[in-house]
Amino acid sequence: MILHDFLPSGNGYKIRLLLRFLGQEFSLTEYDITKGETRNDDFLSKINPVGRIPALEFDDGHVLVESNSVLLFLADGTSWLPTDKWQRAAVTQWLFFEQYEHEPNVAVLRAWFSVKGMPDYGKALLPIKQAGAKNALAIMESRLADHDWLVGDQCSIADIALYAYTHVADEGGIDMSIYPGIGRWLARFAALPDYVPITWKP
Ligand SMILES: N[C@@H](CCC(=O)N[C@@H](CS)C(=O)NCC(=O)O)C(=O)O
Repeated sequence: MILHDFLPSGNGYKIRLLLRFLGQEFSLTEYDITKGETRNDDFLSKINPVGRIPALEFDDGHVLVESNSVLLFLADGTSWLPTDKWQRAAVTQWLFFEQYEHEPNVAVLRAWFSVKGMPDYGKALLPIKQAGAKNALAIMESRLADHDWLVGDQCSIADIALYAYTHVADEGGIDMSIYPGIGRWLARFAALPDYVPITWKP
């Protein structure tokens, strides 16, 4: 298996984390997205027509993109995805929340402040992104104030998906000290066996 990735990417980190937790071996092909390395014809035709990492290339030639869809595929049949129908639905609810409410705000602020730099249009959008990030984090806080994990009573791919960018949200200029439930959850997650930091590669 080859993971096409860019190490600072939280979306890529989700997959690196789950593969590590599952004890699955894989190799990494790295791209510098700040230099447009996923936007050439070769990458677009062979890996992802959308021009983005992460992409997981299987030994049989299948290539799966969209980080949360890769998480669902890999977690199927493991303890990282509950078998109970309603709990599975709750996991997918958090995965969609992550992609629509959280990542476009929390991850984009981090990309602007700490990874790619602020684009010309960024300044005008800044208050909207900051309000969106606060809203998403407040929703997480309301769950995590009195629960250990996002779904049920064990860590699932919902936690992996939301951990990836929440644990580096401060790099986007967000004050995380006002979310104590999230703070406890981040520490709980980082104490999991086989946990690795975002810079880890196999
Ligand atoms: N919805 C996608 C988003 C992937 C994404 O935004 N990838 C970024 C890095 S985190 C990327 O490759 N950007 C390079 C580009 O757009 O040129 C996912 O969850 O995998």
